[in-house]
Amino acid sequence: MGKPERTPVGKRAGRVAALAVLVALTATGCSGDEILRFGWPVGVTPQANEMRNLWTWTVIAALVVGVIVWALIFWTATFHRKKKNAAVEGPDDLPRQFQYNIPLEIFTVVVPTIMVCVLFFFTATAENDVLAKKPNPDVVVDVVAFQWNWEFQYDDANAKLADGTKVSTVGSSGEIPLLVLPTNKTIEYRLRSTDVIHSFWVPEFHFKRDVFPDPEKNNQDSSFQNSIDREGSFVGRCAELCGTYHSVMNFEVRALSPDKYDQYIKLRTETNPKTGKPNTASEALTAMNCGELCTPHAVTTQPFNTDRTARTASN
Ligand SMILES: [Cu+2]
Repeated sequence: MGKPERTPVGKRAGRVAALAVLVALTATGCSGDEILRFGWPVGVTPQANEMRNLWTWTVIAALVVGVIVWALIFWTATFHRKKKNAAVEGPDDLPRQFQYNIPLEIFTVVVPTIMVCVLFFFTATAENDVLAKKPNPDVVVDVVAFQWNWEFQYDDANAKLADGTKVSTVGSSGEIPLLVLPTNKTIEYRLRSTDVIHSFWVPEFHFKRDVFPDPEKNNQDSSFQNSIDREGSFVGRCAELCGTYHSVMNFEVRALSPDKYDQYIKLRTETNPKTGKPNTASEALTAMNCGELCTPHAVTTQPFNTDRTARTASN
C-alpha cells in the first residue's frame, strides 16, 4: 500500500483556515503597531513602553507555542482518527501509541521549564528597568494622600515661596488637584499618606504604588521614578479602597514641555497682585495662556458632589 494521499477535506480545511487568518488580519483595520500591541493600552512613559515590549514578545512566544500545539491537535484529530472498522478489526487499527516514550517525556518537561526560565528572565529584567532610580532626578514631588484628596509639593530649590515653604497644590471637594510635570525629565514621586493606605495610580503610566502612612515601618519603598514622553492631561486615581469618598479621590497629571513647566513653577512662586497670595495652580496656568494644555482646571475628570443630603433630596 502506498502513502495515503492528503484528503480533499484536509486541503479544504487548510484553505479555509488560511482565508480566516487573512480576513481576521485585514478586517480589523489595525495598524502594524496596534497588532503588535496585542491589546496593550498606549502608555506615556518609557517604563510603560518597556512593559509593552515584554508583553509583545510574551504574546509572540505564546502564539508560536500555541500554533505548534494547535497544529499538532488538528493534525492528530484529522489524519490519525480511529478508523471506522477498528471495533471489528481490533486495536491494530489504532494509530501508533506513544506512552512510556522516555525521550518524548523528557522533552515535554525540559522544554516548558526552559520557556518558564526565559519568561522569568525577561520579566525580571523589565521589572528592574521599570523600578530603576537615578541618583539625581530632575524633579522631586512629594505626593501626600489623605482622605479623600491629594496634595503635591515640589521639592525643588526653584519651587520655594518667599517664606521658604514649598510650592504645593491641594485638591478639595470642589477642585481636582493638578500635578503639573515636565516632559522628558526624570521625575521622582515620594509617596506618603496622612491617614490610611491609598494608592497612587495614573493609568497612562501603567504604574500603581500603594501610599502608606508609615512606609518605613511597612518596609515599603515609597518612591519611584519615571519620565513622561509627551505633553498632555492624564487622569490619576486612588486605587486602594480608603473610605467613603475613595471613588472621588482623583487628580490630573498635566505634562508640559520643560520650558512651560519652568514658567509654571516660576509663576507659582510669584505673588498674584489681585489676591496678594502666591499664584495657585489654576491662576498660573491661566497666566500662561498656552491653549488647551493650560486649561486651569482638570479636563480628564471632574469634582463629584460629595453632599449626600443634596443627592438624596434630588432623587
Ligand atoms: Cu484613597
